[in-house]
Amino acid sequence: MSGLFLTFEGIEGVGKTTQLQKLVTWLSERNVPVILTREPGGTALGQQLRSIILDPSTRFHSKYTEIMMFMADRLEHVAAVMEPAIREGKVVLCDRFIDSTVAYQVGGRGLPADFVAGLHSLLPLRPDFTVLLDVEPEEGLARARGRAKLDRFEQETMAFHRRVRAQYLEIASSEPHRVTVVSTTQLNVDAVFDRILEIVTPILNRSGHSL
Ligand code: Z5A
Repeated sequence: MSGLFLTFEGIEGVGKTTQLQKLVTWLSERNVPVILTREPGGTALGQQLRSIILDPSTRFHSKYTEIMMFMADRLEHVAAVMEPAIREGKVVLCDRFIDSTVAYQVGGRGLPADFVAGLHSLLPLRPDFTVLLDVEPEEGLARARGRAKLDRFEQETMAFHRRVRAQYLEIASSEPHRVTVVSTTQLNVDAVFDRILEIVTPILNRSGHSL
């Protein structure tokens, strides 16, 4: 049985956290060794970086500071949490990973794609499979804004969120073998989860985690 690295991506409020919690419960009930983690914030250092990055009062003076914080979070996370878990044969479920950086920092903020690709070349692993949950930004943000106070990203303009979504869809069309898009528009949580199970069950079976 080999380790497996699955990421969930999408704009805010699309339902990643909700679906990942359902999936980790579903896998644990079937005795699949699994961990659920997230970026930013998958390590103790990452938690500190997360609170700075998301704080609405944070102001970065260089356009590169934000991405360097996401990368520091990711490098620590991969080395301390993900690589060991995958080596132990676990299924690693991660809420956001490199596609978030391409979507938000390239698509949203306009950083050069080759610069971001260069940073990602420092990483020793890539996701085996990615579920891209999709929804119109208006619907996703309405869900996210139903909660507590808005973080630094949720305060961005609708045009920013549209660029992020477009970049995500471009990643999916350029890597169809790795990335599958699941529309959540006007689908309830259970209907989305059924679709996710249809997609990930064969992948888990192929990696030796029979279900
Ligand atoms: N970011 C970046 O710029 N670059 C990077 O490299 C990385 C991240 C790694 C992280 O914040 C921010 O960092 C993020 C991108 C940026 N931007 N923002 N904001 P985060 O981790 O806190 O943000 P998030 O991942 O977007 O979390 P979220 O807002 O909680 O979204 P979600 O996890 O996709 O949604 P959810 O919590 O599961 O659901 C949101 C609400 O919708 C909740 O009340 C649910 O009950 C409800 N929900 C869920 N599914 C449905 C359906 N199907 N129908 C109706 N309602 C639903």
